[in-house]
Amino acid sequence: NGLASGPDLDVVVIGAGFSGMHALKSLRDRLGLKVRVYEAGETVGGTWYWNRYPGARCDSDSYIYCFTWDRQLLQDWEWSERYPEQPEILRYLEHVAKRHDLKRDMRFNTRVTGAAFDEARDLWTIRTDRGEPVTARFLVTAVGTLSTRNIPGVRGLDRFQGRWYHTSAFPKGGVDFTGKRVAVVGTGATAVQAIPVIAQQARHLTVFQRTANYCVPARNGKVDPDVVARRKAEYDQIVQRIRESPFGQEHWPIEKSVFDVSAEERERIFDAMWDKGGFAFWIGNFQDMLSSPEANEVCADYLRRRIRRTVKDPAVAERLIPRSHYYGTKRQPLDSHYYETFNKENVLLVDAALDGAIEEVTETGIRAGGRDHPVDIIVFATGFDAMTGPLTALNLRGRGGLRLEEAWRDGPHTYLGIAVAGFPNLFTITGPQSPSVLTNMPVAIEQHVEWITDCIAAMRAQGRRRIEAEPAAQEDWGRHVQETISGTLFPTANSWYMGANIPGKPRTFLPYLDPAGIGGYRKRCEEIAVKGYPGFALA
Ligand code: NA7
Repeated sequence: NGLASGPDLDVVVIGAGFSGMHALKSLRDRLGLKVRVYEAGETVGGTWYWNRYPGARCDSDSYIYCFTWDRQLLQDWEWSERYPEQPEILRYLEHVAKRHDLKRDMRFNTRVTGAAFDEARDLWTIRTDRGEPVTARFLVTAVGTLSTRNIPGVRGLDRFQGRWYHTSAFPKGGVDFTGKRVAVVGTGATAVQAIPVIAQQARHLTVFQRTANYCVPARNGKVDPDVVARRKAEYDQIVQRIRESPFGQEHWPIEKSVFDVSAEERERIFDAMWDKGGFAFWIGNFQDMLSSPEANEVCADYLRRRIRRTVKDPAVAERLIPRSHYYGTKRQPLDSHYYETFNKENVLLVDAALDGAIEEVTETGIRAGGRDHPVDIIVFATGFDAMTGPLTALNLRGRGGLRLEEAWRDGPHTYLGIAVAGFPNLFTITGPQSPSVLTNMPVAIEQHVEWITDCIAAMRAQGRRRIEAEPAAQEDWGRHVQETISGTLFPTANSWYMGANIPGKPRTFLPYLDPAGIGGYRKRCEEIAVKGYPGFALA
């Protein structure tokens, strides 16, 4: 009868981006589970559905920024460029959804408004903004790490007579900047992509910079067909390499100090990385770059010289040179004519430190440093409440009604970044304290999905109904996450990695930097599975 019956579903997955799509595929088609995905957007894509700002593209090479579990598709799919634009990635994800018949188990335009764990029945009750609640044995969050947008509480925004947008909420048909005076607020990875494109269209562009960033060239373009063919021929090895790599990319740090080589040789190495483009300079650099201030300074000096060489007006160049953080301690923005854009007549840089910070939005523009900048459109490229924001927004209640936002008041507490004490049968794909944002995301996602699938398979084989991280294991993990970072320069930066971009957010390192990379983290997680899940209580 109804009362004694099991849950409606085996698994509810929240989100239909890369994570949710793979989770559905794996849990449904590998384990034969009854899975349903809820997605707030109107189709698949996640990040690639929402982020439609001009110039939006991925910063990882396309040949590895994709699903590796569909080996045939790796052979068949043709990317048009080294880093494809948002519409192309979305087309790819739509294609995958169709190819694997994913949409039949997805409910779109449906936002999860809360979920509570029922201790008596070992299941989650999930509420949405549409229809009746459903129950599921397991709840898998696939909500992304950069999906809760940060719109600064600038005074006066409500009276602005023009239009304003956050980069992750652009209208579907795009925005026509032709003939308009535009402001971009922010100079992170998103702004660095958007600014050159907007500057080409707009009559005038004013960029409001709070903190300058070190950018390196993306070097986007068509990929040599011979390179494409070679990669396709060795995809198995490539997949193996990125799975075992430090950052899910084909970049490995130089196993030397910056000071182990002569100044001339160093310059040659820097030039080579600069010419290669992408993340080479960031994660393929000398191994002490992110731990030694002196080594870091040598790398930063090279980048400063590059900025001064590119930007014609020395006063503008000085504004574009970072002063307050070590190179590499913030997410590396990739530059496609970013610095050159500031040589254009129609582009003005307003730097918070030297020209004055944004004071307020007026009816007609932005006032900063006592000066009015009239604009028709404001684009907020102001980032996200990273990693924890998307999870604490879900209104999750664990055992005894414990609220996640309460449990994480002083920062996230997790075991392996995938489970939370007090929240049984909850798995967080790319959760805080996992490598996720420090890696090529699909690699991190696939590792989590595979681990979760194996875990649920093992539980079913043993007739288990409940798994929960033990508080002691969680504490050890939290300590380990902070210890591994303490020897690096990361904690010194006011970055979103540190939660420093959101007023009032606890300052703590949000991802996990495994000393042995994503490959090391994968091994660590596999070992725990093989040993029968130490650190988890199973019932
Ligand atoms: P980021 O990297 O968080 O950048 C946001 C930018 O907006 C950054 O320059 C911030 O300055 C600036 N910002 C944030 N709040 C304000 C306020 N209140 N006033 C002025 N300026 C502000 O977000 P992105 O979207 O560029 O990139 C996010 C990730 O998406 C990226 O790292 C990739 O992984 C993909 P700050 O540096 O904090 O002083």
